[in-house]
Order: sequence, then C-alpha cells, then structure tokens
Amino acid sequence: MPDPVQDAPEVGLPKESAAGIPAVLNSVRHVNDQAGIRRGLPAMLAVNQKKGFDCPGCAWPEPDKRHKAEFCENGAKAVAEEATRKTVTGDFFARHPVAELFDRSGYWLGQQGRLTEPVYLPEGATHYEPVSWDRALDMIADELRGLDSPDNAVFYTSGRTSNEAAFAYQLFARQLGTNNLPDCSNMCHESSGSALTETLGVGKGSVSLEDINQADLIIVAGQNPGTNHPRMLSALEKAKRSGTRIITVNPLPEAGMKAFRNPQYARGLVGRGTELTDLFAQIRLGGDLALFSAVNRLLLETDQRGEKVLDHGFVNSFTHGFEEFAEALLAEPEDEFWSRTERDTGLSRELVEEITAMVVASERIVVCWAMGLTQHKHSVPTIREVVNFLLLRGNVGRPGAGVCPVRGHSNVQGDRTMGIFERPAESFLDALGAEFGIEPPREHGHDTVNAIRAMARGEVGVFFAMGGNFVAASPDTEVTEEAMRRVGLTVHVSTKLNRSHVVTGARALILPALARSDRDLYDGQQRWVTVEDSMGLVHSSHGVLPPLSEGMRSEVDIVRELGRRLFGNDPVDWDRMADYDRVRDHVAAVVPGFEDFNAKARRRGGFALPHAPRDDRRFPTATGLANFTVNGTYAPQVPEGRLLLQTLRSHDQYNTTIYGLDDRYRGIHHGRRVVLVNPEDAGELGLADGAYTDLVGEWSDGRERRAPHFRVVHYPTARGSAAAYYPETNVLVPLDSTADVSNTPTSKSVVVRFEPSTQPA
Ligand SMILES: Nc1nc2c(c(=O)[nH]1)N[C@H]1C(S)=C(S)[C@@H](COP(=O)(O)OP(=O)(O)OC[C@H]3O[C@@H](n4cnc5c(=O)[nH]c(N)nc54)[C@H](O)[C@@H]3O)O[C@H]1N2
Ligand SMILES: Nc1nc2c(c(=O)[nH]1)N[C@H]1C(S)=C(S)[C@@H](COP(=O)(O)OP(=O)(O)OC[C@H]3O[C@@H](n4cnc5c(=O)[nH]c(N)nc54)[C@H](O)[C@@H]3O)O[C@H]1N2
Ligand SMILES: [Mo]
Repeated sequence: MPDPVQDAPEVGLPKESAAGIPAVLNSVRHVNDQAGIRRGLPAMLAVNQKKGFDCPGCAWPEPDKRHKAEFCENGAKAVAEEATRKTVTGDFFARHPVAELFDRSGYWLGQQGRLTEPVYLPEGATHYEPVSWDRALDMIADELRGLDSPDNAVFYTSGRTSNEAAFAYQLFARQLGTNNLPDCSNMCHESSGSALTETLGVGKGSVSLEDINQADLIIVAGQNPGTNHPRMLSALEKAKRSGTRIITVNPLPEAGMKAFRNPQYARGLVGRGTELTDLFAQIRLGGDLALFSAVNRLLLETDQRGEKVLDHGFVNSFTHGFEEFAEALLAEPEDEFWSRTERDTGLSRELVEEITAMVVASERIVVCWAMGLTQHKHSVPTIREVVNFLLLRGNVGRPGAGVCPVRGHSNVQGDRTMGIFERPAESFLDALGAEFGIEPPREHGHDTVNAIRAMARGEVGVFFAMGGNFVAASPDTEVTEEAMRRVGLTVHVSTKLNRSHVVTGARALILPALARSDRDLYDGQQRWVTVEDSMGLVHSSHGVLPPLSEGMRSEVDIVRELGRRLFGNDPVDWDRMADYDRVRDHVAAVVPGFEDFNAKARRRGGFALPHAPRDDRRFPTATGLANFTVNGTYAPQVPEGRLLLQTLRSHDQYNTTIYGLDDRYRGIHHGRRVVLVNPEDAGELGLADGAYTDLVGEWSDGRERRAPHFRVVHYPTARGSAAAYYPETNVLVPLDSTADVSNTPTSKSVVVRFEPSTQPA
C-alpha cells in the first residue's frame, strides 16, 4: 500500500564508499532502538562467534579468525529485528481486525514486534483469536487428513530454517506423500543450481574464502555486496591488499563496490577506504550472456592466432563439448557479432577487449554473482556461459579459482542439502526410504510458481509455510493474492507479522517460532542447530537470548508434534527427535557428506562438505566431465517508449522485512516508492526528476499490472535500465514470466511504461 505520510522520498547524492563510521553508528542505533542494551549487547557479542549463533542475515561465511565484532551493519539490523523487545500478543489481534491490518504497510506490520502465541482466523471471522498449541496442531492434522490427495498440500520453506528443522519438515511432507516443497530458492539462486548441476555436476559454489584471497582476478557480476553481503567486502578488501584485481559488472554504480571503509580497522574509520573496483562495466540489464560470450570468443580467437591463452590440458582431460561450443561461438560474422554485443551489453568494444586483457593477465579467476544474474529469462544460459568462461582457462578445481554464487538467506543452501526440493534426486529418496521404512513419493512436486498456479486452480487445501512471506515475496502480487484466497487452510510458522498473515485461505493459523538468536530449551537442556553457508561449510548455532514468551516453539518441535499426530511414532519416531542429536543421526544416514554428523558438528568451526569438482576435479555430470554448453545470443528487447525495470533491495530491508525507509548509499531517504531512471532515458520519456509516475507492466496476457505513484529519480544507471524496490514492485512481475529451465520469476527484467500518477501524494 502506498503510504503518503510514511513514504515521502527525499533524494541526495549517491555515496562513493560503503561502511565506515556511519555503518557503526547505524548498527548501534538499530540494536538499541529494537532490543535495548540488555538484550542487544549479548546478542551482538554472540553473533557469528564459534560458540554463539549464526547471523540470520546473509549466507556469507565467517573467516576462521574471528573479530570480537564479527558482524556488519545489516547483520546488526537482522539481529535487532529478531531480538526486539516488542511483542504481538493475543489482545493485539482483538484490537486490530484483519481488514485494518490489510491496509497497513509491510514495514508497519513488521515493526509491531515478535509473535508470541498461536492465533487462529476462523472462516468468515474478522479477527484472529488466540488458540492453544494443541488445538492448532489438531486442526492442521485434521485438514491434512481430509485432503483428497497429499498433493493438495503445499509446504513452503524460507531459507532461515535450520538443517535439523528442514530435514524433519521434508520428511514430514514425504511421509504424507508429496514432493510439493517449494522454497525461496525457486525465486533466488535456482538458475545457479540448474546451470551448475548441468555443467559441473554440483549445484553449489566451488570456492572458499582462501580462494577469494588467492585469486588474481575476481569478477563480481549482478551483486550488491555493500548492502546484501557486507562481510564480503572484508574478504574483497583483504584480497585487494594482496594484489587481486576486481571487475564489477552492474547497471548501477554501487557504493559498496567502489570503496570500502572497514570499520574493524582504524584505516577504515578515517580516510577514503580501500578502492575495490579496478574496472567497472556498466552493463545493460540482461546483457551478461552477451558479455561473457564476447570475452569467450575473444579468448578463442586469440588462442587460434597462436597465443596460448586457453588451458588445453584441462580442456582435453576434464571437459566435454568444447568443439561444438567453439564452433557455435565463432559462427557469427565479425561485424554482426560486435554490433550485437555493443547493443546488448551497452558496453564498447574497447571495454570488452580491456576486460579480456585483464583475464589473459590473470592466472587464477573467481566469478561471484547473485540476483542480477539469476532473475532473467535467460539466466540459466548466462550462468552456463560463465562456466564456459572459467573452463576455458582451467579455472575450476584449483586454488584461487572457481564459481561463487553468493547465496541469500543464511541457510538456504543447507535447506536444499537437507532435501527441501520439489525435484529430489532418486538417490536421496532411496536413502530416505531406507532410513525410515517409508515409501517417499517419486513424482516431482510444485515449485513456487507452479504452487501459485495450483492454488489459483483451487487445488490446494492446505498451504503451510515454514517462515518467509510468500504473498509478498512471490511475483504478480494481485494474482498470487487471489490464488492464496482460494486455499482452505493457510498456516504460517513465523517470527514477525507480515503480509502473508493478512491475505489468507478460508481459515488461517499463525504459529510463533523461536528464532536463531533465541535460546532453545527442552527438559532443561539447551538445544542447538546447524547451518550451511554459501561455501558449503556446516557449523553449529546456539541461541543466547531468553525467549520473550513461553508460547514460542522451535520449528523442529512444531513439525515433530504434527508428525506424531498424523502418523504416530512408527515407523518414524517423531518423539525421539526432540533430541536434535537424533535428527542429526538420521541426516548422517541419509545425506552424503554428513557421516559422523554429530561429532563433526561439535568441532570448533564445523566442517566442510565434499565438493567433487573443487576437491579433485571430478565432475558428476551426465557425461562424467565438465560440460561446455552452447547458449545462443538472447538479450531482452524493449519496445520504444518503455524501459526494462529491475526490482531490487534497498540498504534498509531484508527481503520483505523493511528495517527503515533509507537507502543511504544510493542517496534515497524517508521513502521507498522511487524509480531510478537514467537521465537521458528520462529526457526522452519526458520524466522530470522529482515527478510522480505510475509504473505499468507490459506482458502478453493483456492484464493490467500497475504500481502507482513512484517518484522519478534521475540516477546514473545504464541506459534503458530502470530500478525500483521489491516488494512494492512485485505487482509488476508476471507469474508466467520466468527463467527458462529454472522457472525463477524474472524479477530483474520487467518491461514497463510510465503513466501520469493516479494517486495524490
Ligand atoms: N541486508 C540484506 N541482506 C540480504 C538481503 C536483503 O534483502 N537485505 N537479501 C538476501 C537474499 S535472499 C539474497 S538472494 C541476496 C541478494 O543479494 P543481491 O543480488 O546483491 O540483491 P539485489 O538487491 O537484488 O541486487 C542485485 C544487484 O544486481 C544488479 N543487477 C540487476 N540486474 C542485473 C543484470 O542484468 N546484470 C548485472 N550484471 N547486474 C544486474 C543490481 O544493480 C544490484 O546491484 O542478499 C541476501 N542478503
Ligand atoms: N520482485 C522481486 N521479488 C523477489 C526478489 C527480488 O529480488 N525481486 N527476491 C527473491 C528472493 S532472492 C527471495 S530469497 C525471496 C524471499 O522470500 P521469503 O524468504 O519468503 O521472504 P522474507 O522476506 O525473507 O521472509 C520474512 C519473514 O520470515 C519470517 N521469519 C524470519 N525469521 C524466521 C525464523 O527464524 N523462523 C521462521 N519460522 N520465520 C522467520 C518472518 O515472519 C518474516 O516476516 O523473495 C524473492 N522475491
Ligand atoms: Mo534470495
């Protein structure tokens, strides 16, 4: 909802560097405002420490040598958000009817505090009402029992769920008989997983922090670590100081990639900080496939002229498909190739040649990426082309080189490892069946987009969400909300109030969960969980804060109680899993790499999962080799008078959780309804800086998609490439506009036109 009182953007100049003293001050302010010193200080001293809890912010790994303060400004905000003293109790819902909450912004909802007791919205009721845990769990069990088929249930997961909870949860769904396990990954790094599994045989990154440090060249494409992975800047700074060069590929000049003032060192608090980017390629939205294939072609041509720039030994021994790839890439006539490359990337031939020269001069190369590469129609081919690029010079499976998809949610990678996947491998289901004596379903389930389609068709009786904010995070808000309203029972296991609690099925439950920072006591014993970071390191996480209410339960306990109600304790002994060591024993028996899990998880610093390409250049693909692929030349085309819009994060949000209304590095304050437009595009479209406009999405189904009332900001983004924040703009992303192969919504590639604003300020 546009909120003209709250949302009144003011615009200043974008910043030239990230962090420094303002970041420290902002961390302290957020922690103090939300949690106060008594809760805030112990939380901040425990976050990311070996005996403490894993930061609920991003999935960037912790270095082996920890600082006393091993967190960043945005980690502090994530912790403050959880550790808040504010609570939402039963009487809150008596005072606020659902219809009123529906009109509140997501920011307001989140700011009300931690959920403390289960509440139920009966059919036709106007208010949620308190309900006992027993009654709530009985109701869910009854609804699940009453379904015509287990496939009429959908079990969503957001990536904060611990390994233990995720494992129990997928087991529950499969004992019930469905693989309908969509997760936030479907909207996030699914394209990376698809492309990497096909080409390298493992859908995860292949580098460690040590590799980042040893690389001669790091390419950071489609990622804004200054905001979303601030601790990555420390790793880049360290590499930089030992001679690494960095190329940044982005339509936006992001402050964090320009310079970093590391608040952990005096040099970061005074002075300009460390310059990070050596070469900035200001690419057009969706131009990365064209860029990487152009560099690959230049490498091939150089090699054919006799300068040995390819690693022929590696290509011959470890890869498949090189000839076909090279032939396809060289087929286009030179003139056409260059005019298309310049058009699709918005970069000059000279710049592409300069990038190639830096590549040739670098023995060891790492490519890092995030949503700028994964949320386009052609994301899978784009990432496959990144793999081609690395394979050409043998940059996989040796120190200082490899693929680095930087994950989002703090345990999104672990959840997938634990089996949260709508298309599980047969080998995983076999192991699960053997361990528990159950027959897991074999038919693939719904991912996020297909789950919404099934809801819209009225096929979903129960929608259960383990965390997250499904209706706000999903594309096509109005379509998704209509679909959600057709569900019978919606259940949300949540920490904070959000939009998904006010757009519900006929009946709805909200179940309050313990969060990462909360102490998890059972029978007087403190329990702990594990998580896996973006680089495949698994470690323990111990909550430290006393829970604000006895009404909150751990995610494992919620699943366990449901399991026992529906299936009893045979063949799966749900009650025993109250001891998380027993869950870990099961994981050890089912998931490769987790042998001896309980012992390894107790090691200081945890353990690394095996990764065949990284560890011994083994590629468990269909060909048994690393695959070169032929990826074509797609780039988004935009009709006259329209721009391509990317929907992205501000510095003051965690996905749909809004921490505040500032985006400090981009110079935006006190508001979120802004659209960043290149001044020359704005001139051609008659969009004055400071004017208000509606964003209107264009898609082949003819349905009108309108995001009203955005302030135009003239901003140095690439030509043709506009930007605005998510989730306000999700209404514009058509449900059917998804990436080929991965089915990820194209959140970074929405065709929009601009119409005079329909709502007064
Ligand atoms: N503080 C904080 N931390 C977070 C999150 C958060 O919301 N807040 N979210 C977490 C999650 S779930 C995730 S997935 C990650 C997200 O981390 P990011 O991917 O960094 O997040 P976005 O804000 O979506 O930024 C996308 C970046 O890619 C660029 N980009 C967009 N399109 C293109 C393109 O076509 N080509 C290229 N080369 N660049 C492009 C944008 O300009 C922007 O810099 O962060 C995680 N960490
Ligand atoms: N337009 C557009 N849409 C996007 C994106 C984009 O870039 N553009 N990005 C996509 C991406 S990358 C992602 S990952 C998704 C994110 O999608 P989600 O993961 O579904 O969304 P979040 O906003 O992270 O979920 C926040 C909610 O999670 C709950 N929560 C927080 N911590 C816990 C916990 O410990 N336990 C439980 N049970 N609940 C908890 C809180 O109630 C909070 O309101 O959004 C996607 N949607
Ligand atoms: Mo994500």
